[in-house]
Amino acid sequence: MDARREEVRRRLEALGFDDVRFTALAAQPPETLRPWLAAGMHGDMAWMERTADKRLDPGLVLEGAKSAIMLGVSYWGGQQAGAGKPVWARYAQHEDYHDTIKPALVAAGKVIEEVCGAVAGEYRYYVDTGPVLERSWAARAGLGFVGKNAMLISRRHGNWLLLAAILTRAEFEPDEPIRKKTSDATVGLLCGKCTRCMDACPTDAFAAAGTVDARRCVSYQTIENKGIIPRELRAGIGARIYGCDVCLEVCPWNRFAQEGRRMLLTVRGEIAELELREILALTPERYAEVFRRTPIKRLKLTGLLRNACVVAGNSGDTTLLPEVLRLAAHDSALVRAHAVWAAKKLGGETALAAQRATETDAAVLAEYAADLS
Ligand code: B12
Ligand code: SF4
Ligand code: SF4
Repeated sequence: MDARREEVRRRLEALGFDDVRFTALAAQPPETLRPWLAAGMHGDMAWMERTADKRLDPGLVLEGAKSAIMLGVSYWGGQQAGAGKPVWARYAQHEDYHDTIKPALVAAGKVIEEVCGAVAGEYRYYVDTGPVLERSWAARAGLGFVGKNAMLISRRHGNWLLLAAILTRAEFEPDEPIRKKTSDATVGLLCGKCTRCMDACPTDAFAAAGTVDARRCVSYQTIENKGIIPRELRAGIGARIYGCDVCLEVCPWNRFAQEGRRMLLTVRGEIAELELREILALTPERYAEVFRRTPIKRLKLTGLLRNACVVAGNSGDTTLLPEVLRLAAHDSALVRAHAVWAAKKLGGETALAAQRATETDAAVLAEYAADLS
């Protein structure tokens, strides 16, 4: 038993991390990332390609790195209210986790300094944005297994763990990954014959078990894509205004999820209560106030209005037409393009005619011209 490892684990759990597991670092097999990039499945996330070498080799992130401490923060808070309202990814119904987890990572670094006699340059921590293949390392550390939905699934927390990583030059005895006598699969290890997540995906985004083609994923389209959402994916977005949890929600492993302590998260339950009508009418001031400190603020108001137009077009609610028509004359061509689509979906072709005469932007004109069948 590595006493130093157990002391670090205990102290990091006390800081608010719901799971703390250790693994030894080595280069990752290129198959974990290269084929995905080569197939262009990262879409416009060029930063994934730029940092690929580092993602595959932690030694390029921190020279001499020996161990990764993989950390899980559960955000499971039970079933949600908000039926009939726009649907937000669960993680987004909190203040931005990058900001709220970071202070605990700073404190975790101090623990490593104290327990291992390390100095600041001998470890690095990341939550989401670093060049680290977080799910793969988390699986190696035994935090959970990688499901066919590509998620790191924990036996204790289901699909509802946010991940963070500390790379360090300190050596720890590694924790055991989950293994199965009958299988050495890396993806779908505890899925058996189940394919619920892949079957439920509203945009058919799974290129294979455990492989998401981001270009088809609602999460990518509503959060990462800064431009036009492809027309053929809009219907599948349904009422999902920001992110997507469908392949997480349907997973039977959630049955075992314990409610998270959420010591490192700040719940913003009011977001799920917002009416679509209210969102379509947001002013910049109100947007800044409502989404202050949430991840949604990074989308900018125009991105959110774009998504809201898609949700409005899918809603079939013709009483939204006045708000949508107003957005068809918005300053932003991005918003106008999606508002034109939504207005047509809601039967507003005639009302759009006058606005079309004044339109000059090519993308918006293409929306006017497009066949909606
Ligand atoms: C880019 C990215 C996205 C993209 C692409 C998603 C994707 N599947 O790759 C988009 C925008 C679509 C996205 C969506 C979401 N994301 Co995201 N995303 C990331 C990010 C920044 C990088 C992921 C990455 O490297 N992708 C490339 C693929 C190839 O790698 P991967 O899926 O991570 O890992 C796979 C391979 O390593 C493979 N693998 C492992 N071992 C081996 C071995 C062999 C031999 C082989 C062949 C393969 C293999 O299996 C792994 C799982 O698919 C990570 C943070 C990070 N730094 O890791 C967060 C991260 C993966 N996202 C996260 C979340 C929460 C989400 C969403 C749920 C958000 C939402 N509600 O809308 C969705 C879920 C979509 C899904 N089912 O994957 C969490 C996942 C937590 C968890 N428990 O798994 C992360 C870890 C962020 C965090 N720090 O918490 N995301
Ligand atoms: S997050 Fe949604 S769109 Fe993306 S793969 Fe999962 S179910 Fe499909
Ligand atoms: S829904 Fe089924 S196939 Fe998908 S990750 Fe969960 S157990 Fe695996």
